[in-house]
Amino acid sequence: MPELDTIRAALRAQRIELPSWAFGNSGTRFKVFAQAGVPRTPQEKIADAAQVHAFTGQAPSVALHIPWDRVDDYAGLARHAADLGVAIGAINSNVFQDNDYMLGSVTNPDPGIRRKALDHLLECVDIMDQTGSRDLKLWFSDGTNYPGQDDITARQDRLAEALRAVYDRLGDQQRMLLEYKLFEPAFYTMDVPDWGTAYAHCVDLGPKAAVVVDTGHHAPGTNIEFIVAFLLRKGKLGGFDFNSRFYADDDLMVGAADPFQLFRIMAEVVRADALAPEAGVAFMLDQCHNIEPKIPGQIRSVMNVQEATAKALVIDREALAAAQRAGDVLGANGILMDAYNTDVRPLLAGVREDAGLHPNPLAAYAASGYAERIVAERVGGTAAGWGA
Ligand code: AFD
Ligand code: MN
Repeated sequence: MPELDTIRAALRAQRIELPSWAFGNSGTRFKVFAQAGVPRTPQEKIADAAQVHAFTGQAPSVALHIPWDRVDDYAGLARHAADLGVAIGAINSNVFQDNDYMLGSVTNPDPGIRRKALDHLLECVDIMDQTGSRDLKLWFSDGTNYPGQDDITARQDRLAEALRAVYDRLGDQQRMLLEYKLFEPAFYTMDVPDWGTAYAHCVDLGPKAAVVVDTGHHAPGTNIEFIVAFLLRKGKLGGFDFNSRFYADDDLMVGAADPFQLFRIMAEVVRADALAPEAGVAFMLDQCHNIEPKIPGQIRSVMNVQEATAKALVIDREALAAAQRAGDVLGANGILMDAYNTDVRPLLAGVREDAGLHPNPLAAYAASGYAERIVAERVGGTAAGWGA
């Protein structure tokens, strides 16, 4: 097992990116339960994200979603974020809510609609130039609902053409991260349904293209850590959209439904030495807090990722490798389970105290009075939401 100081340093260096949209109202197609104190502007979303970072010390960047976070001055928004101690992270495109996109965006049979979608993606890269963002995150709701509706192969050709145009627009320090999703909102085919499709397109595109693994975007029972290990080995894991699911793309707090799976995922990240920020894997949250308060929901999510990471770091790798080489099935499994069953909360509390933070971020946030303040101050205006 690595030295405790090494583990502490790795935990202290961990960076988890927050989604701006998780601070706004969200819900399901049945109901959005609006919450008091919800941000009305991108500036207020960033202020809330800065609270998560202030109490956890590990969430220094906020991903934006365009047009939900559209402003006139993105450089100014980046300065606002910096004044609050955070940075703007990935820019998420949105080609899934405009009426023109009913039959798809970049894969739409209508070339005029494909052009409109591509122009939005290119606008997102322009925004990256202004915010200093490294990553463009691309998720396409494109797909079909019925056999025969459209040509599966032609849609792949259209997708490849659009991705190539975006790739060629990227700056030297910029990346495009292609996210896949098995189903929803399309139910017969998704044009980027799985990791293989995303990976193949990223390989065709080049070194600035990589895959985003959203932990809610797989068929039930999928071995996600296998996908993670494969993509890491090929240098094509751009990052995660962390969340939890019981049945579908539930977007619940990461680690809340299956902490053992999150641990197994982080164990592959640690094994590949891909935890440090300079390794280039973006640990992003992508979740919606429909019934729980949003800022504490994100603080808990950050803590859950930290706990899974700490458990992955305490794996006795030498003993595990020896047991694996010896074919010691129970021994190897036992070593992994020993790590998973380690209570790492005291270790994390110490890391926080060493960083001058309260050992319990949730308790510290609750005592701060920020929740009460935003309810009192944020009266009027239009609360941010999914915009659906
Ligand atoms: C939706 C999609 C996907 C995407 C996110 C932000 O399912 O996960 O990353 O919106 O655009 O959750
Ligand atoms: Mn996602």
